[in-house]
Amino acid sequence: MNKIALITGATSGIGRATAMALGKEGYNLIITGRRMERLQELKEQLQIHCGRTETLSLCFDVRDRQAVENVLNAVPQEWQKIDVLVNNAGLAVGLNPIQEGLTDDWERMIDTNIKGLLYVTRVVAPWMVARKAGHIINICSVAGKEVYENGNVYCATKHAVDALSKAMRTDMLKYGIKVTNVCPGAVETEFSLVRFKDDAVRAAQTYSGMTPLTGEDVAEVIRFAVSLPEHVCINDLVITPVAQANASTIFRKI
Ligand code: NDP
Ligand code: 8X3
Repeated sequence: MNKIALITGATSGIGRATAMALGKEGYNLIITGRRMERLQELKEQLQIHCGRTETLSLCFDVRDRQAVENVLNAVPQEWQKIDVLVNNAGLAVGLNPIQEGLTDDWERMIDTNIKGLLYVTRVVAPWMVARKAGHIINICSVAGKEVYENGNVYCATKHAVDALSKAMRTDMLKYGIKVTNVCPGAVETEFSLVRFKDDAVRAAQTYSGMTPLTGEDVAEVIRFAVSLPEHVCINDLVITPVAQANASTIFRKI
């Protein structure tokens, strides 16, 4: 029987690439996101490229606690045996000094990156505990390790993810559940387009003069982490492009 992975935010970027990578490994996939047409398109691609894979698409907003609980609890029992949960759905909105930040942007980031991750985990973790098995991958960031100029609230949400990864690992240690905190640097996805509110020129500047990571690069790391023997857990992993030393130091060939 195929293993099962649930990936939040599978409609784009790291989440989509992870779905493809795990699909190719023979996982059955629960893919989630708010854009139904993207979920449908991914399901079709998975059918083409990963013949053995079955896919369940769930369309919901991770910020909506009631929706998260209703949709996930309605998943058929055979799909509740989740081996891998990838808490990936997340975003940055805005890049302003704290005194000029927009509170609506702050709330979107806090509600998605922290509360959304918690809502999903609160439903899935008890299923893992009951089976005394499972692997939670939290997509954190270099922003969860360091603070950079104008990153303030986004960095704070990712510091929270970093702390929650440690907390989850500690609390569920006795049930043999693995928790891996994945901290990427610059990955070229829709991330910057979202951060800069569809300003494509500003988004492109994020990656100018350097070779950023791709969603596939991060997915490959996740695929490796979940393929290790049962007794081995990668707890914490920072991955950057070669041109990036830390959250705020990038070498650009102009
Ligand atoms: P993308 O914007 O390409 O993908 C983000 C995904 O999150 C989409 O599938 C989106 O789906 C989903 N999502 C966002 N908000 C919600 C919501 N409220 N409810 C449900 N799903 C939601 O960005 P990335 O792939 O780059 O980002 C994935 C994760 O990686 C994020 O947590 C991000 O913080 C983190 N990260 C990204 C880095 C980068 O440089 N790109 C570096 C380090 C970490 P939909 O819109 O369909 O709901
Ligand atoms: C995304 C990477 O450096 O833009 O988490 O915060 S960064």
